[in-house]
Amino acid sequence: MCATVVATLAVSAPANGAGGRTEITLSAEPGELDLIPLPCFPSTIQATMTNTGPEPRFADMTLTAEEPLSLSRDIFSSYLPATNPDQPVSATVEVRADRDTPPGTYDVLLEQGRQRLSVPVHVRQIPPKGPGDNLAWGEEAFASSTHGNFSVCGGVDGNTNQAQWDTHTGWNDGTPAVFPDTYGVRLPEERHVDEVETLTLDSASYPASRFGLRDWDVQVLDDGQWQTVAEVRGNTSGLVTTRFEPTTAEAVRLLIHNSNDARYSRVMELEVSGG
Ligand SMILES: [Ca+2]
Repeated sequence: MCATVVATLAVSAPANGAGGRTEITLSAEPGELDLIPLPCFPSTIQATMTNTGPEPRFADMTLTAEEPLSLSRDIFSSYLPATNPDQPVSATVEVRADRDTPPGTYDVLLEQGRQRLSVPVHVRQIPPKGPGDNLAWGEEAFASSTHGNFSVCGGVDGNTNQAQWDTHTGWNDGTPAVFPDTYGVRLPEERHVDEVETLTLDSASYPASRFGLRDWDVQVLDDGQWQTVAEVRGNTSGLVTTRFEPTTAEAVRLLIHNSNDARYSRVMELEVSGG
């Protein structure tokens, strides 16, 4: 599944009168990918061009996706130096699909000159979310601000691996020493909820007691109004489970009043469930 597909074709145009042939290879990593069509689960492709010829080149890669997939860019233009060893030049391309996309395989096509490279995207069925399941998983996250090293989706991506904080997952606000911050998730439809699990940063080097969330309110959006259903104060733990009277919710958020370093709000994962 993670194999790299490399297509190599000689480009026939002579390079700057040098009489040689300039070759550009296309590659994609991964060579095919799985996509769960939820708002916070875009998949990414690293699209790469490499000049294997003797002359530097400018090249344009065009990217097209089979309907109903969409891409974050449709062209990748770059200068390709003729260095030895060959120097790959890459761009990250996000692949998205609406939640009603029928499961199946759709192609993303990379083209440069006469070269074509097809990347199959396997759109999967969205797992059903019943009683007790995490309703926040992969859904549309939102925040008052987000630090540049993080994605707003990092707190609903299902990844709770503390070792991957700041590299693959987690949400960190972008307004140091300014509170409150908010972090939440919009549910695709109104649901009954009665439990929120808040995982904050908590590792050997960065314990929750020094770097985690300290004071926050759990709020639900019901009939267009934010209502506080639980309050947490003086927390020093990496995982806080709050239970409350079952209520309908269109969205759930944390209204964060302070953290243990009084600097940043850090959410490893926000989980929401109901009966
Ligand atoms: Ca996470």
